[in-house]
Amino acid sequence: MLELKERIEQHIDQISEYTATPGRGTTRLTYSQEDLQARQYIKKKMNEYGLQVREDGFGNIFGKLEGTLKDAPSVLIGSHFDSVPHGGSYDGPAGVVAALEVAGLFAKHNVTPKYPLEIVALVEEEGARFGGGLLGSRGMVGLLSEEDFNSLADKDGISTVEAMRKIGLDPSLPKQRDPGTMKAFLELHIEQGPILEEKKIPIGVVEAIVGLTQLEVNVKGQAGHAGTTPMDRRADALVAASNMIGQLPGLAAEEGKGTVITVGRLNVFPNGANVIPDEVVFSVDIRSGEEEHVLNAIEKTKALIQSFSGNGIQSSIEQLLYIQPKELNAGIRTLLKEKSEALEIPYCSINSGAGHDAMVLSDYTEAGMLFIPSKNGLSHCPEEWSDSEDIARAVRIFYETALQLTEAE
Ligand code: HGY
Ligand code: MN
Ligand code: MN
Repeated sequence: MLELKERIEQHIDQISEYTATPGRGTTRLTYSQEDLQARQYIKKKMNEYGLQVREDGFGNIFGKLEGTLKDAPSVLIGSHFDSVPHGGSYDGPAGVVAALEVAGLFAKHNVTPKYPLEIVALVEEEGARFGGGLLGSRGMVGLLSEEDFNSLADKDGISTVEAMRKIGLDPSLPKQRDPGTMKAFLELHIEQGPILEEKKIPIGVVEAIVGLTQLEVNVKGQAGHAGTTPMDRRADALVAASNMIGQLPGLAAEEGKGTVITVGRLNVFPNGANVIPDEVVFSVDIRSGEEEHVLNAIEKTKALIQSFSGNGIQSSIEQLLYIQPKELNAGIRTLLKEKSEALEIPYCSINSGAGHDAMVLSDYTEAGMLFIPSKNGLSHCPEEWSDSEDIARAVRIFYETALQLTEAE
C-alpha cells in the first residue's frame, strides 16, 4: 500500500489528466467529458474506501460512511472538482483528494463513527461554464431554484439539463438538501496566494472569506464599416467598454481596504477586424473583506458604466452572484487549531481572498477550512502547485477533527 503522500500524488496526477487542454493547464468544465472522467475516478475511489456513493440532481457526488446513529446529520468533507479555463491541478481536487484520504484512514483504522461521515465533490464552483459560480453548494442549500438552474446555459447555448444528460446524469434526482442533514463541513483548499509560503508555515486555519460579486456588463453600440465610417459618427461598443474597464483599477484603489476588481472575461461582437463592434459583454469580479466596500464598489461601478451611455451607446448590468463576507465557525476553527497543535503541525490564522463553497455552506452548518501553501502564490494557471506532504498534513488534521465531530470511539 502506497504511503499517504504517494496516494495523494497519484490522485492529483490522475485527476489532472482529465483536462480539455492537455499541456496547457487544467480545463475541466462542468458536465464535460473531462468532468465525467474525473467523476468516474472519484466515485471509484469512494467505492474502494467502502463509501455509499450517490449523486444529486446537480451532479454533486457524495460518498457516505454510515454511523451508528440512524438518520443523524453528517460531517461533510470535500471541495469542488471543476476548474477555470487553463487552470491548475490543485484548485478543488486538493480538497476532494484530502477528503477521500480521510475516509481512507477511517477505513484503515476500521472506525465506525456515531455520526455519518460524507465525502463530497461539488460541481461548478468556478462558474467557468454556466457563470456565477458556487453552483453545487448554492444548489444544495436551496439558494439556486430549479427554475434558475434549468435556465442556465453555456456560451454555446447548451443548458445545464442538456449538458447533464449528455454525460448520463439525472437532473430529476433530489437537489436541495435539508440543512438538518449536515452537522459540519470541512474544506481543504490551496491558499492561491503567497502568505503561507512566505511565512514557511504549512497550514493556514481560515478565519474569514471575502465578500464577492460577479457582474455581467453588456455594452451596445452600432456596427459599421471600419473604413467608411468617420470617427465622429461612431457608437463603438468596444471603445466605450475599454474606457469603462480602464477606470476600474482606480475605482478599486479609491475604495481601498483591499478591495479588488477584475475583468476576466470579455467577448466582442461581431468580432470582425474590419467591423466596428456593436456589442461587448464583459465580467466584473468585485471583492473586499468588508461588505460596505463591496457595496460601494458595486454602486460606483454601475455609475461609471452608465456615465458612458448616450451617443448611441447603451449599457445593461446583470448581477450573476453576490455573497457577503463570511466568518467561519469559531468552534471548528478552534478544533482545527487544537488538532494541529496535538499533531505538532505548525499553523497560522489566515483570511481568504478567494471564494469557496465553505462560504455558502457556513450559513447552513458549522463550516471550517484549512489552506496549504501555493508555490510562488500562483493559482488559476498551469503553474499552480502545492506539496502533497502539506495535503497529507491537512488529512491528518481533518482525520483527528472528523473523529471528534463524528464522536467516533
Ligand atoms: O474565484 C474564486 O475565488 C474561486 O476560485 N472560485
Ligand atoms: Mn477553488
Ligand atoms: Mn478557483
